[in-house]
Amino acid sequence: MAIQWYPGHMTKARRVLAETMPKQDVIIEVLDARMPRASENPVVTELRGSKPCIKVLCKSDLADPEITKAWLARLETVDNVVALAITTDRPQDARAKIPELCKKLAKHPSGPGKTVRAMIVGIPNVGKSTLINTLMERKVANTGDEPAVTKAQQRVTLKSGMTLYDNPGVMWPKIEDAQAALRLALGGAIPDNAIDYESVALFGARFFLAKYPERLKARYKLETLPDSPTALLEEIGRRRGCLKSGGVIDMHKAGDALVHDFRAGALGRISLESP
Ligand SMILES: Nc1nc2c(ncn2[C@@H]2O[C@H](COP(=O)(O)OP(=O)(O)OP(=O)(O)O)[C@@H](O)[C@H]2O)c(=O)[nH]1
Ligand SMILES: [Mg+2]
Repeated sequence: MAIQWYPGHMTKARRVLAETMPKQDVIIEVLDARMPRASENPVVTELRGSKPCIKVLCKSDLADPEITKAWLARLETVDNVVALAITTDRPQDARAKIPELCKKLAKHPSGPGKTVRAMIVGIPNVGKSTLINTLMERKVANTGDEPAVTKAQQRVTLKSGMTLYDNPGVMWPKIEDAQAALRLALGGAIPDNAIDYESVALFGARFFLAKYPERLKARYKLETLPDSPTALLEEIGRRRGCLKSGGVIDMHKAGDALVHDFRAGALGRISLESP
């Protein structure tokens, strides 16, 4: 299932990225800790070139901590890249580490007054604006649990004088890797109405059955696990009362229950891919 979701503001956002990126000392690329590879935007990689980059794994409170550790090590094997996991549960970590790392990586700050210039980029709904607010220690950007909340670039200045851009989340015109597209959709980077939602739920059901069976048992109070993704969704639907007229299970609602439990962390800390 190739996904094509490319709203109008993203064309402009990409152009603005291309114009402003060369003027930055450091790029802060925000990735989803649950899927660092799938959430790495090839457009950003291409525009960034060899500029110093901090790969920030956001929402690490939702990801499997052991797998996150392995990802950090993997991401840092690239020259000029440092990697860091953050979570809104511990905003002090981001505040202590990110500006410091920017200073270190920006060996020769190029801006007026020689202050560091950095830019936050990444896919939609990954936590870019939340990170701006964390670093500013107040709300300067709108955030929300849906993709494409930020529609235009915004520049802020930290107390240290460092400048920081927030950007709209950018996708790439066509996501060819079907598995990556399903991960992105399951994590909430693509709007639920832009994709075949039931296949996303079935993808999640198949993955959780294979990798996290005990979590499913605990969450849905199952003694034995259904033997297929479809049967799992049916069972969740029965237990949650997701029924259509005539007592038929509403598979869309059942899928919704599973997807939302995953996104909210109700299934525990889960990573959708390992390095
Ligand atoms: N659990 C958890 N949720 C987070 C974390 N950081 C951000 N979020 C949530 O993720 C959602 C998206 O956050 P935003 O900051 O709006 O994401 P964005 O990358 O700016 O999104 P766009 O502007 O749409 O590109 C919000 O509901 C945040 O509360 C985190 O560390 N942990
Ligand atoms: Mg935003």
